[in-house]
Amino acid sequence: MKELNTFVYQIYPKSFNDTTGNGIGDLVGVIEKLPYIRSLGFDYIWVTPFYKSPQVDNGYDVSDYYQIDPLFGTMADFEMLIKVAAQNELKVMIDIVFNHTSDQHEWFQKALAGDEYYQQYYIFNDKPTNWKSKFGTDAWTYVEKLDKYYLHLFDKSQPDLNWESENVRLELQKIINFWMDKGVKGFRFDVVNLVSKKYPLVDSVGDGREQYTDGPRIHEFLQELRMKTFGDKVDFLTVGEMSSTSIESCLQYANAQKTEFDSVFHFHHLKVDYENGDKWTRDYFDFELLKSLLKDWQLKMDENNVIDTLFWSNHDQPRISSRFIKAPTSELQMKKNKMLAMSMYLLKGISYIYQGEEIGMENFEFDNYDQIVDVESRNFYNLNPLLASEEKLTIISQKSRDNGRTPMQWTNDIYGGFSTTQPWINVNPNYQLVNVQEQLTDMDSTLSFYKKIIKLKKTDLVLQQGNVKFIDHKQLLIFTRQLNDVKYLIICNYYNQEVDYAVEAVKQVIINNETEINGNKLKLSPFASILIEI
Ligand code: TEU
Repeated sequence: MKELNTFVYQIYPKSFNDTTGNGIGDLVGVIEKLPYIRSLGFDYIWVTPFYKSPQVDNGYDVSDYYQIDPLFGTMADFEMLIKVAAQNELKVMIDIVFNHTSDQHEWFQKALAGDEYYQQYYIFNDKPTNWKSKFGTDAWTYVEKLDKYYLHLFDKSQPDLNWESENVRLELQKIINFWMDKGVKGFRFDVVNLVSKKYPLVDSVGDGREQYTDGPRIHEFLQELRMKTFGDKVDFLTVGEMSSTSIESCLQYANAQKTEFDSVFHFHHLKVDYENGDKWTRDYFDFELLKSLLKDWQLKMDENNVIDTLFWSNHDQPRISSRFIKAPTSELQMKKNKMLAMSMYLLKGISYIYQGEEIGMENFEFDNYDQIVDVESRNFYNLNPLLASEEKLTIISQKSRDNGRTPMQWTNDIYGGFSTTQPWINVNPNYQLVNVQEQLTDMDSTLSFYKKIIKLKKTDLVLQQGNVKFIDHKQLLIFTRQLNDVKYLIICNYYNQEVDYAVEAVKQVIINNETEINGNKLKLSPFASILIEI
């Protein structure tokens, strides 16, 4: 299965590389960095939305699916991106946001103006339900002129589309085909498991999610979408982003017959630092839960011949190098970065690495409300008046989506070489220590290690196809990969404490990040990791 050695590099264009000097990254900036991405060994880039948008949710509020937002460049730039990517042996995957549009989209504007045809494109109701949006506010907004409410599972500027309408579904198919004609080789579908709502729309005992997550017509909608667009196209990769989903649903979304998507993103393993399931909490990490989630998903997906996705970060997540147990020095931080890379990318599946992860970019320390750009984080701050401001800023410094959106740190020049002017969102002040330029020539850097892991996975069949088994341990994440009679053991120390561990035998040491080996006895130093053949 070729997919199992696929590596995708995720680009958030707004924060990647600014070539016009306006403080906002652009498509020409992406083109400029393609040789860098290829040199790390990637096959694909996934570019998050660059469509015309008022940017309330940084482009996930699309006002025209057929146009490039002038902030990012022109259609000619996009065509050039496809061309130069191919010259660099990279394929381009783009983001498709079909659960909702922007309220500035022509369809919604017409609906608001009273056009009944376009009112069917959205979900209008005389009465709201008690659901909460994913961004913490009510999920319905009243339109006085129509004396109706409309549903938005995200910001009020992101009205949900009505997939029950065949006209809507035809419009969406047309959009996909338009981008395929441009030479796109893959799609990532934004929150796509939320598009089939349960009717009638009724109140919920919780926040409403059971009324629209993995909904009644979801598989029918996705199968139709596939058939009318990418179908069985080879050399093509699709991934559906699944919000609050279940393994059972994902086994169907990414089924081996490939009638829906090739693969899915699921997020349970990243919620292990949510105390009592609440994202907006701090200083919490449930290692037992992380291990059991990695195990459950890897095993169930594999048993059913479903391809799993491997990822630690994206533009909605805090930086992985700042999560879990804190590393007190920059040396230990680097060691921890390598350990986390081994824990994830040596598992079985397609790997997605988010810009900046490869150099161990870290969270930003927010000490002032004005530094926050993200709509979800601002809502958290504003909707919790009883929490002290300092506490909220500490939580935001650990959990905000803005942490993943600070500009890419290319060099130790001002603004990290991202731009020549103050960027749209602050640069992490650690750019002088953590940047691509420094790490490219340092063979021990996080960047060099990512390169090494990618190269290894791409050439090693055991790491691609070998079955996965987990071994329980309190402080270590341990798993084996086995193909025929070749068996690897991977051990990762998640803690800032030394641990002893005895193995059956050590046939060959493939990667060793500071583990002392004495016969079959291993001594893992704090945050150490090791890959051996046993
Ligand atoms: O994200 C879906 C999503 O559920 C998260 O944003 C989630 O709400 C948040 O992490 C919870 O803490 C996708 C996009 O990736 C995101 O950027 C968009 O804001 C969102 O959909 C709406 O399009």
